Amino acid sequence: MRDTWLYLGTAGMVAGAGAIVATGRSAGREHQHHVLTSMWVCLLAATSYLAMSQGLGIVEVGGREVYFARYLDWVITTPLLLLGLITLALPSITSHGQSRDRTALVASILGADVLMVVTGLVGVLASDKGARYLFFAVGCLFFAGVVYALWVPLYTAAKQAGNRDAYRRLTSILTGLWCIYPVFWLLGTEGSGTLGLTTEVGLYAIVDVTAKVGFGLLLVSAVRTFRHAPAGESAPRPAAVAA
Ligand code: RET
Repeated sequence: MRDTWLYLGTAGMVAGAGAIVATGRSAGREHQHHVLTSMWVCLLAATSYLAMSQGLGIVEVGGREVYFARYLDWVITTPLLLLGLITLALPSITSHGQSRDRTALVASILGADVLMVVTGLVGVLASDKGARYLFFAVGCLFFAGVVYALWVPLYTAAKQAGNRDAYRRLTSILTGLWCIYPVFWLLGTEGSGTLGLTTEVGLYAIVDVTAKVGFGLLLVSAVRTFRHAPAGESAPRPAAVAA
């Protein structure tokens, strides 16, 4: 049954990549980066699911089976998912100064996100329960940082860029779906063990497909009707030009 879920996950991701490309065909050229990124996110996850279905990317730690391949998937795909929202919120770069300003914000969001997944991975690989929960707690702090950045500086930027509604809708969905992961961690074999391993694998497959395929389809559909702020329209004028 566990393998069936993993095969379903693989098939769902491959089918999702195809659906995203098909939906994105009618999006403008300037939005094709969303289509491509969403497609690669699904294909990366499909590879991880296929590996796990073959018994790869799984290790036994203290009598528990740890499916660590999913963390390798997340460490690459969660930054790519966040990039979709980041590019939705931030207007096009028109000057060297603007690009430097935004690098700090983008690097901080992606850095916190990568550390969230890495600390989660370190935690699941620990056989000591105390160490597991310690790394889980640190991961939650990084997650809180990501959520803060999405809802405060990026939300403000999205409003200025005139994309408030699309940004808010997608960010609400992403935040809601992502909050499920630490709950699964706590209830699953890594935490309290309330969920059996097969249930855990099945539930992750459902949420993963929703968070990647469902989110990707919504993003690609949203940008089809999306108004892009003309370059620099809402961004502060760089000092060198303003002077
Ligand atoms: C961990 C444990 C450490 C604390 C937190 C976690 C959050 C993980 C998240 C994963 C999202 C994955 C997605 C996959 C898509 O297929 C690492 C479980 C907060 C939010 C979106």
